[in-house]
Amino acid sequence: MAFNIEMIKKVYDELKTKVDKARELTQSPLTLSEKILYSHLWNDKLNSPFKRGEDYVDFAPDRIACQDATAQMALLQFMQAGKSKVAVPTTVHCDHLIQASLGATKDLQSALNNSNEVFNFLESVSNKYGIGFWKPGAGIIHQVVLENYAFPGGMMIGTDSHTVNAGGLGMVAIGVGGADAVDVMAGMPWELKFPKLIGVKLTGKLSGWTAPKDVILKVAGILTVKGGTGAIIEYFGPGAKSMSCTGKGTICNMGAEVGATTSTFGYDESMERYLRSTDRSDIADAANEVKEYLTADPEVYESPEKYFDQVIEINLSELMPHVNGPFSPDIATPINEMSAKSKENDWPIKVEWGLIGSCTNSSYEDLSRAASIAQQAIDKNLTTKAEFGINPGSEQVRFTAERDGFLNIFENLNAKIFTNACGPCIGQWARQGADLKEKNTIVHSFNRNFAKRADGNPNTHAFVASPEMVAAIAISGRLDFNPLTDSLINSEGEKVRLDEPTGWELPPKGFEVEDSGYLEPVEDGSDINVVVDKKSERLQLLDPFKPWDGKNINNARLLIKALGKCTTDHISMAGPWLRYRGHLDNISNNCLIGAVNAYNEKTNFVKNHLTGDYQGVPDTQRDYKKNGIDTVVVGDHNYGEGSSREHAAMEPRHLGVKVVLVKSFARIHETNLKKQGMLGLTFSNESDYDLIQEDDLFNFIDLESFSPGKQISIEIVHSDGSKDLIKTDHTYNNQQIEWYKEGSALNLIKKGN
Ligand code: MIC
Ligand code: SF4
Repeated sequence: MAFNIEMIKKVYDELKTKVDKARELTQSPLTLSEKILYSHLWNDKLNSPFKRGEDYVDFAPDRIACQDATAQMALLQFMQAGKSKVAVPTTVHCDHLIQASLGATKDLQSALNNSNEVFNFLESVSNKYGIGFWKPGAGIIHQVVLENYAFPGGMMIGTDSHTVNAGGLGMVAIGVGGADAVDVMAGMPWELKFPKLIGVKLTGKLSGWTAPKDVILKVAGILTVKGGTGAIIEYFGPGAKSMSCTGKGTICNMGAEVGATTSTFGYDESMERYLRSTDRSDIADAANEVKEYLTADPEVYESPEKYFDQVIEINLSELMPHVNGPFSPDIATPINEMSAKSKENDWPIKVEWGLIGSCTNSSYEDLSRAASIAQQAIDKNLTTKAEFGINPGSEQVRFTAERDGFLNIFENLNAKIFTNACGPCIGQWARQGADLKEKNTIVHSFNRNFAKRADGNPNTHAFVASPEMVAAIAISGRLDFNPLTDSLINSEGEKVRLDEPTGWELPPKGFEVEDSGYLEPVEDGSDINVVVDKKSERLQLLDPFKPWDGKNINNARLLIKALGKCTTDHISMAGPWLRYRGHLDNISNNCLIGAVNAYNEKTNFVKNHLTGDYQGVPDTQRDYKKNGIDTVVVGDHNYGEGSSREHAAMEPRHLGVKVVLVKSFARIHETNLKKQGMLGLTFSNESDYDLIQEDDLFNFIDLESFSPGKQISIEIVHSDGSKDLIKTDHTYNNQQIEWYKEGSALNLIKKGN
């Protein structure tokens, strides 16, 4: 039986009335995305439809999921909100804080030894406030959510950008910062700008070496890392129906990499099969009753250009396997072009590691298809040229895959089977030799491949591909290996070819698990005492941020002008720093240390105007704070791309940065800045970015009249005394300006607003 089946039935009971009303209001057939959005309004008394990309709307999500690395900050904030229980079903998943090193059993034990304090904190807070707790080793949040909590037509938010994975089961599932989750946990609405809609029509059918992953790798090439910003991507067409539910999850998952708010698919038989096989026939039966409400109206898919803001069409029958990278997930290369492109760009051809796993691609189907390639290597006497690492998505997947002999196949190739956790995907990888910083290539089935992400080495070229392609490439040891045309030489000196992968959408003998790793919270947690040791280096209770003094900012200094890509991994690195995710002051020591200084192209090396010396970013900023000097951070396009981690907003706030001024923001990061009472502005004229000099002073002219839709002017005083007056834009609405005034959104909740 499914978790929270009563809540799900209630959603379905009300769906018809709500959707019919929305159809009347909009006077138009509805996309699936609109059906879900309109059926989850906080207040459904409406006179006119929402304007896409413009109106801020209050929603009432059905559930929340948090992972260990972000839950710490989310729950530290929730603890301040003064509530006794979470208002909607919520779960916490321990998956990020487990390093991949020696193999699952030993690694899990050492994570328990190292992060016991944090796991205990999360477990006791969860127990106290009625939150379901998934222990370390239970699996990666998004696989566990897909297997247990996602349901067609539902809306959820999660403190991780890949929450969108649940779109594979027909949800609108959105990644948010912890402060957003706290709103919903505290029984308040959750605000989002009504998204635009991108329709992706999938014709044809996947076959041979092409996998669902290649659909999103192709879409990433088309849309780039910011092409989906502010939009929901809705997939449809015969190609969509022919794909497995977990395959759909893969596609939705990586929608985060094009900046999409989320992605989704209409309810179909693959979802029904998945629900039944994961022991949720009750949801499948209930969904079947309201089927037509769990997909778009037929007119929409017949003439998509009338109803979507943008339509992309992909013929799956013609789609080539792709390998995307390095350093950005949108550099898309069909495998038949890799040989030329890798030479042109001087990417190392030799592949050192093939990694299979992450929330994107760690389903039973993924492992089975990759295993079919691994088995061929054994049968055809091939020796694997690269090393293999596997992270199953959940204990249920691992247990079942082991029972069915897949894990054994990988082990026969000397693969390391790591814990059911994020592992190398988030830099939790003790890769030998990474400190030598050699230029090298790895291939993985993950979603992100930003510099330093997997192993901390800036010269590791990480490429993203489907699990089956990762397996083939790792066996061949070559980045440009095209299994469709190329052969390999085996240990007998014979030329052999790899046959097309085969696999199982779902386990023929059903899923099985002995201990799923779930802990149900007690009914009444009021007696539970959550203790945070004052001396802890891992956890720190939060001090409220100070309210705005209502004045203009004057004589502010430039802390750093970041050059080029500045993702949340650059602003608040993960890997070893995950350790401090519950301790704001300690984690602030990584603030912007990965951002490239535009004036010397170095990282963590900025001018301290108090001394004239060049220093690390956090130290310089602490110095400014101590001396009461306000500072500004300047950035390029899509600033804050990637993760939902609100540390990337809280750290500069904690250290006293006043303004982040960029060409454009990634959605979650912009909201995180607003929530934490920071001023996030964009250049009205993008080229004004070039005007900013290292020694400039910033004087705000009209911040005192901060109001929605009104530009903010800043006088830039250069060191030679010359001045430029620039205009900046912002997207703060009245409520968000209140957060700014109060110092943070949480301060406002505490006041009872
Ligand atoms: C990631 O993939 O970058 C993470 C780690 O899962 C993040 C969350 C985090 O920083 O903890 C995400 O995607 O939101
Ligand atoms: Fe974990 Fe990687 Fe997925 Fe983030 S992208 S949730 S780190 S597996």
